[in-house]
Amino acid sequence: MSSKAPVSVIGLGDMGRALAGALLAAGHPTTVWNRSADKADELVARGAVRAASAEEALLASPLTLVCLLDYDTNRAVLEPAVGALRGRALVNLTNGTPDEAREAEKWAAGAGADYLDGGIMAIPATVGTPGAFVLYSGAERHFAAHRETLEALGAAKYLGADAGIAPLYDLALLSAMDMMFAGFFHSVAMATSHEEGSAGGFTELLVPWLTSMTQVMPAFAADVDADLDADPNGPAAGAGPALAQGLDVVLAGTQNMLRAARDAGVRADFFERAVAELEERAADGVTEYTGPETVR
Ligand code: FVH
Repeated sequence: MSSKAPVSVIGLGDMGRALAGALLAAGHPTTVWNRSADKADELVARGAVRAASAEEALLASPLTLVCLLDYDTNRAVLEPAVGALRGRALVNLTNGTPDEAREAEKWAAGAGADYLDGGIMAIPATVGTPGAFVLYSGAERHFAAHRETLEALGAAKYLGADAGIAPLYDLALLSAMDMMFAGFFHSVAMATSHEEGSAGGFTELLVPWLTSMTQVMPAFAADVDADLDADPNGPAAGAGPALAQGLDVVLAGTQNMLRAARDAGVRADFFERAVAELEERAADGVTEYTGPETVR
């Protein structure tokens, strides 16, 4: 018999299977349920118990993790089993917005369940490995009660009592990743427009360049925080000494990026908008660049 806390997992898509696999690997008695029951086969072969319904999964453990397509699916799956939530804990790891998380917390409280919302900063292959971390928010006592179990999925980072803060930070981190990859593909398209360019050769330059640029972020962040301290309702994006440059220099450089993209036959809408904004600022008599206006 395991000394580890029993856990149920509802939703065995790519991510749910990885979550259940990490719990099994850490020695937790694990009960699983999925609409398409065959997705549990491999987990059952590794020792998981297959529940016949979502209700049976909820009843099997004091803690259930749910990881489905979206919050509407969560509700559609959990609502018919709502009676089984009373006195149990639900950790939602389905991706959604802060308001959806707050609404789900209210719904769970109405059902008599403790609720935490989570944002998984991992892909299925890295769940339970040292680089993985998961953001959580909701009542701190619920986090404290299940922290040890949650650590099996990746480092458990508690962000605060508002259930919406974990999804907010999750989506902010995913937004940064999406924009970074959009930048990656844009820059690779430019570099490979040259007859001697290769994506691999270019990436050998790009990775150290971007890595060195991430080192500047804490200084930008300090400027943003100083702005927020001075005016909590004011603009919080970028303005400050760490980023300050002459607007004319930034405009000329951005026009070059736009022209070079066009010359290379690469889509340039982002730089068209950026140049238009900078030209507007210059026309208004602004002389100092204090950050991208696209943010707010
Ligand atoms: N995969 C990833 O890298 C990311 C990492 C960050 C977090 N996301 C979020 O995790 C949620 C699930 O994502 P997933 O990758 O597991 O997605 P799928 O493999 O497509 O599995 C979807 C599960 O949802 C079930 N499902 C869909 N519709 C229904 C429904 N109407 N009724 C009941 N269940 C439904 C589906 O069941 P089935 O199709 O296997 O029967 C899967 O269990 C998601 O929020 C990501 O954003 C993953």
